[in-house]
Amino acid sequence: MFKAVGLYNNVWSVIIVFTVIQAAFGTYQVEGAADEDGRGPSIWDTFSRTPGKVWNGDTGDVACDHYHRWESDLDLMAELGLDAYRFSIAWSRILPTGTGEINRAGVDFYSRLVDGLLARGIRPVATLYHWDLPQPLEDAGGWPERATADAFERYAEVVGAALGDRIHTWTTLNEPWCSAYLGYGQGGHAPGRHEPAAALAAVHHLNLAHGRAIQALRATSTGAPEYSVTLNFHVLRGRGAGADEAVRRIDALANRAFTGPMLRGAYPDDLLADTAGVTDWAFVREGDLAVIAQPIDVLGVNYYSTATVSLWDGVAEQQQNDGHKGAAGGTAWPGSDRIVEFVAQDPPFTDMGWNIAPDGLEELLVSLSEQFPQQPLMITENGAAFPDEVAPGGAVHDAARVDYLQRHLTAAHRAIARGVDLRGYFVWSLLDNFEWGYGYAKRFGVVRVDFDTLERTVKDSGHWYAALTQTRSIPAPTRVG
Ligand code: IFM
Repeated sequence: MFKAVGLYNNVWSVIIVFTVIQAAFGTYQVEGAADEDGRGPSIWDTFSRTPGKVWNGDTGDVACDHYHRWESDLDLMAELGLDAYRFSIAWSRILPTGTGEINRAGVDFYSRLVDGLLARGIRPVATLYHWDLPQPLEDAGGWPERATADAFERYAEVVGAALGDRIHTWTTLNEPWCSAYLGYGQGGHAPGRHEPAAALAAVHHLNLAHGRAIQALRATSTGAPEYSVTLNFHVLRGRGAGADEAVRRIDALANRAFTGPMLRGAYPDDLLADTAGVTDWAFVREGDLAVIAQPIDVLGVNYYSTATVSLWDGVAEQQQNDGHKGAAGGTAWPGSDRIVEFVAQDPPFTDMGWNIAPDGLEELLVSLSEQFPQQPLMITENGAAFPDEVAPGGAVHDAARVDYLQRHLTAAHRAIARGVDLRGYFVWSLLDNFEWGYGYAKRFGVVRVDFDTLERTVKDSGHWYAALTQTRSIPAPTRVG
């Protein structure tokens, strides 16, 4: 890792010590080509094609058309000076039914993509699962079923054998919290189920899938990749009497339900106690925890905002404040619903309604480094949606996004100065894309996508980010044109 030794001039111009400055994409959010080259349907195809599930009836059928435009998108990344690209692989392009026959066209697509990245000097950082479960596996019960973890292990073997000679970093899962709790509890994400016990079974089978996939990738990768998983941590503030109890409960469900088994080899006792009325956790079999607790080289950290919780007073309307509301109806918090409530945050907010709190990122990184002192960290997502406007002449002066990124990178830098072993930073996202339950209504990109023409336009934040990648210091705001 490149270490900073220079003087810090001011907060906007610090020598940055990340080895990797990069951009990230989720497959269903950008690829499009939903029915091409043998790709099988995923739960997000089914969900987004179901009326009322996604704003405006949007789907990922075309998205950013990255499947066809990947070469020019890679050229754009090279022009911006990105040294890594975090992308997700669509399970149902590789194994259209989730199991069974391998679809060579799907494997070839990602193989060409990886070669294209390497040819441009960009490190491939590949995520195996970004929420798009092959539909036949959901038809057989989905993540609440152990068989889904079995199928994931085989999928990991296939991609490990096909790409493991060239991948720089493997990431097993992106944000399993969302897959489990939003998919099977709250229901605002595919497959849209409202079954609290199933959500907790999904937590365990996702954890198991992670451990099994690390083993499978290690066994099949012939290069020297690093191994990781990405979690979306909840940075919690408590309010009112019982604030500590409210924080403890949500921390257990949101954070320690994953870090416990993955990094400590055990589910936290308080999590098991809090959820005893929902499930007996009998789906955890002997030997599972040892499989889950595989050593990883880097822990991926996704951070956008904080959340404030208090004990439910029996009167206030429960606010799910999970940032992914969609068409919901269940609970994202099995065992703590109507015990804890999420309360309004202080402004300013992004277009997602998420509060802007860079200090929370510093606090999170320091806290993780204290809890897991030997574990290097990587910010695998950070960014903001804002309602961008296109100026006459076509420029996008997204000063609010530049400000957000500057503040969060500066906060990350403060964490490094406090001793955190932070290996890199990925902005979310390179391109505007399909924002799940919000469809195309929310724009996170540092590059604008016109969803009628699919034309890409680098926003001011993209130019600013390019200056960051080129100078390795946090630049002053940029206004272009
Ligand atoms: O767009 C998502 C991404 O797919 C996962 N993390 C959060 C982002 C913003 O909501």
